[in-house]
Amino acid sequence: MTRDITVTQVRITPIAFRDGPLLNAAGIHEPWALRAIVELETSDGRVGISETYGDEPMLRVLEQARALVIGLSPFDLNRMEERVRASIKASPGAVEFELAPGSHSAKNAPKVISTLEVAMLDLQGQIVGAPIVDLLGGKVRDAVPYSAYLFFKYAGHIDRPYAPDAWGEGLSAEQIVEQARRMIDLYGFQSIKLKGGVFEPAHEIACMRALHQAFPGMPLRLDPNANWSLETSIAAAPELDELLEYYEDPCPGLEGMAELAKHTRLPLATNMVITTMEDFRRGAAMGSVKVLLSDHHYWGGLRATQTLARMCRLWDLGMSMHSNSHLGISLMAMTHVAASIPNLTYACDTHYPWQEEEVIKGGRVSFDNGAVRVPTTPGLGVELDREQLAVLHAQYLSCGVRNRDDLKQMQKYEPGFTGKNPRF
Ligand code: GKR
Ligand code: MG
Repeated sequence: MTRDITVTQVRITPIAFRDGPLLNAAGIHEPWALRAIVELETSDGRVGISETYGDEPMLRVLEQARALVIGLSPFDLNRMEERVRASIKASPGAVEFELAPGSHSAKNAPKVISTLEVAMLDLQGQIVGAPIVDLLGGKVRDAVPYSAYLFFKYAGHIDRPYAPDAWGEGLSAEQIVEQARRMIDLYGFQSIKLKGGVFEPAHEIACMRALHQAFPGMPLRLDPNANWSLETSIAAAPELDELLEYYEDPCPGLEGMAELAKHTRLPLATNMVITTMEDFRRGAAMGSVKVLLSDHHYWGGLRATQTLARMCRLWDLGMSMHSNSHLGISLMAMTHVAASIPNLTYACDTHYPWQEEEVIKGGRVSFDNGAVRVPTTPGLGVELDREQLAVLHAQYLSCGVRNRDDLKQMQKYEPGFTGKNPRF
């Protein structure tokens, strides 16, 4: 009986991988990005895998979750969720990073549920011989489209812990167009997002204009991560009107976005002001945000993402996906769930092109015309490469980073940098 199979062991391995000197509203990425790889081993010797945040508070709650899943059948998703909700709470005083909703400790329970759910679904798929997408109701598309995610960047990290990446500097409009061209040549993306909130809005708008000229007809997005004031966002809107498919989180707060919505025809998108069901209720009542960027890592998993998609359909909201620095296990989980969502109205975000290392067998996931093929093999469709896991874990042990801190990193370049938000 498949229900006799139970989880007998949980392995949590923090890893660190190289990440570029990417600029954002909070500062700049550190040379090492952290993740945690979670493995659930069963009584019949199978291993289900998952990838999530690797900062210290997250590692602590994952440790707490260990006992909650041992003894459960991989099919007991509801019981797992009940147990996690009953015992995993917010961590008082935890380090939080405003730009990355996944670092908010109030989301500890959904983050843990998501981590365990992906590994349990991987196991379910292996047991019944079906890809995860089939357990989610089956695919409505064979491949999931992603967008080219551009960043302003320096050529190399100030600390120089390894040789600079191959992308070079990305500060001027010409360099941003060049970055887009390279990313599209390599991956075939068919839409472009620029991470903004870094330079004066006039420069970022000029970059969008240059992208529009270089790639006529290509859907474009700009995401200043709430680093523009409401006034700046209103003033910029007419200039962006003809350029963008959506205007992502230009100014802070649901109220700010609601006021901005009165001044622009552009659909407003967010992964910052709606990150919980409570926000969803308030946001729906205000009617300001038109596109929701979901993220299974903090919304509570793949099934919760499907629920969110249904809510978006009901409230007539567009849907896409948010991303932070991640590797292939997360990319495949995103791909399975996105393939099951009929109303995925926009290509998903992914930081994946910025990562060079991998933790799965076969190395880097490939993109075809900007899309990832939905696996047809059982479970997630990818397996852990144990040698690589050991290498990335050793990097974690030696790199010294334990919590993401883009502000502190930026102060190495500009000691006076305050990270004040909104800055423009
Ligand atoms: O990694 O620099 C970054 C991004 O700014 C990230 O922290 C955001 O969470 O990509 C994200 C976004 O779309 O807001
Ligand atoms: Mg965003």
